Amino acid sequence: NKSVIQTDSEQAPHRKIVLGFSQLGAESTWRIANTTSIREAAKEAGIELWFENADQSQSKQFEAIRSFIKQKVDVIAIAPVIESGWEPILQEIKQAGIPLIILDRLVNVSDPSLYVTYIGSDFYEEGRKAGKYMIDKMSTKKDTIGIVELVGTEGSTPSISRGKGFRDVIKDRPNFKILKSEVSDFTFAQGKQVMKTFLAKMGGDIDVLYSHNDDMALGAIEAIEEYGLRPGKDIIIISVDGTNKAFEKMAEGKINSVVECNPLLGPNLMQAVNELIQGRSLPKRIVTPESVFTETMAEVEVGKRKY
Ligand code: GYE
Repeated sequence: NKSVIQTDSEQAPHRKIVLGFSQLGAESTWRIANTTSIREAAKEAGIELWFENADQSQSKQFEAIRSFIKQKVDVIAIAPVIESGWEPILQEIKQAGIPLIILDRLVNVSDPSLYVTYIGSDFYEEGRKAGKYMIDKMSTKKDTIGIVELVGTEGSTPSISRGKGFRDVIKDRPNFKILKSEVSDFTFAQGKQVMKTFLAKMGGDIDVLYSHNDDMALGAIEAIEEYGLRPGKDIIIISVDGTNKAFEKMAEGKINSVVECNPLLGPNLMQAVNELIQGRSLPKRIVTPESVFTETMAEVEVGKRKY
């Protein structure tokens, strides 16, 4: 049988590229769509995907990465749960000579050569878009505008930057006041719970809810309705992601605006992996193009969403 005496060079082109991917969790609709996109794109590209879900735990991500190193995968990709604490493990990856792609959220490291490229959205811009929409929407209201903010995962890039972009846009407008801002982990359950406490403490003073993602906004809508106020009318709601579920609520007038954040990063990731393996150089930053949607266009857009 000839195949037994195949040399390495004959065999090499037939071996599939192995990509070890450390996904941070399954907290939201965005995340589920992101995982599906990566699985499907890997299949399509003929790349063997080793997938590990870390359930929001950075140390679980470290474990997954160490097992990828041990098993000598060709490329590692990480969607990091928080920004800090990555330098040592990234050094381990570098020492093993395995190229690294950062996906979705960023890592805060002093040496950017520790990863090849970062594929993801411009979260700072998303925060600015949310702030700008709010200023526009509230332009006829001259007195104080009370804002509450549902923050995603503490220390994660989208939470840090969505918070900062939003604040930068309103910083010279003293009538826009953030009454309360609280971490709600990007989940429906926490969004609802935290919104309940906001309402109990300052119900009538809340004019605007800025939610760092759709799941928390959807939870908050339930809390607002249970409290006896009308989401989208008594309280203006601005969210981020652009999931189908949020578009449905926007078509009902219960969410006023959604800033898009595209989770379908699979094809971009697989393209980057292939280019890397072919020895091509990649840009340090690959940004996903995104829009803003408002109630007026919700009905046309709903159902067209891919996530
Ligand atoms: O907005 C949120 C998810 O990192 C961009 O994480 C992602 C965020 C997304 O849980 O829904």
